[in-house]
Amino acid sequence: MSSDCKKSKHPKADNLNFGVYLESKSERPCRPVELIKNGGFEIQGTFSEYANWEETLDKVETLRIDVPYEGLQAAQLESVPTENPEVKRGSISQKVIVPPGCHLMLSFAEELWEAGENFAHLFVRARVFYDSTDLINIEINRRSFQARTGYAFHQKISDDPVPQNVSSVTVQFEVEIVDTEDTSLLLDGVSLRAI
Ligand SMILES: [Ca+2]
Repeated sequence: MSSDCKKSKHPKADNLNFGVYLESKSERPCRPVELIKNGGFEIQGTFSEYANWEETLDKVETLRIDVPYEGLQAAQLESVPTENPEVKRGSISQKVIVPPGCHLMLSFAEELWEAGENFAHLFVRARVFYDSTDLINIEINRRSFQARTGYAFHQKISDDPVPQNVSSVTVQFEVEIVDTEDTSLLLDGVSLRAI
C-alpha cells in the first residue's frame, strides 16, 4: 500500500513541475507578477530605512512601525520638529524593470497616523513615471480629522501601456507636510504589476 501512495505522488509532482515550466515559457508578455521589491517594508535597508527603496528627505524622517496593512511592519514618514510651521518633504522611490507594451497597475495602502502640532496639511503623491512622463499619478490630501481612521487602499491602472522603448520606470511616493512636529503617514502593501 505504501508503495502505491508513493507512485501516486510522483506523477502529481511531475505535473506540477511541468505546469510551472509551461508558465515560465508562456508567450503572455504581461504576466501579473510582482515587480516591486520590499513593497511591504518588512526588510530594513543598509543605506536607507527600507531595503530596495531610495530616500530623498527634507525635514521628514523614515521609520518602520509595527502597525501593518499586511505583514508585520509598515513604512512611517514623519515630520521633523521645527520651531515654526514649515513645508517638509520626503520621498521614497524604487526603479523597476517593466515589460514594454504592458499596462501597469499600482496599488498601496496609506493612513494619516498623526496630525501633529500646528498641522496645516499633508499631501501624498504616488507616481509611476519614466523621464518626465507619468504613467500613473495618484494625489491624496489628508485632513486632520482623518487621522487614525485606518488604512485606505488605492489602486490604479495606467491609461497608457509602457512604450516599446522603455524598459524601466520609477515608483515614487512623496509626502508634503506643513506643521511644527509629529505629523506622520503610514504606507504599506505597495504593489506594481503588469497587466
Ligand atoms: Ca508590511
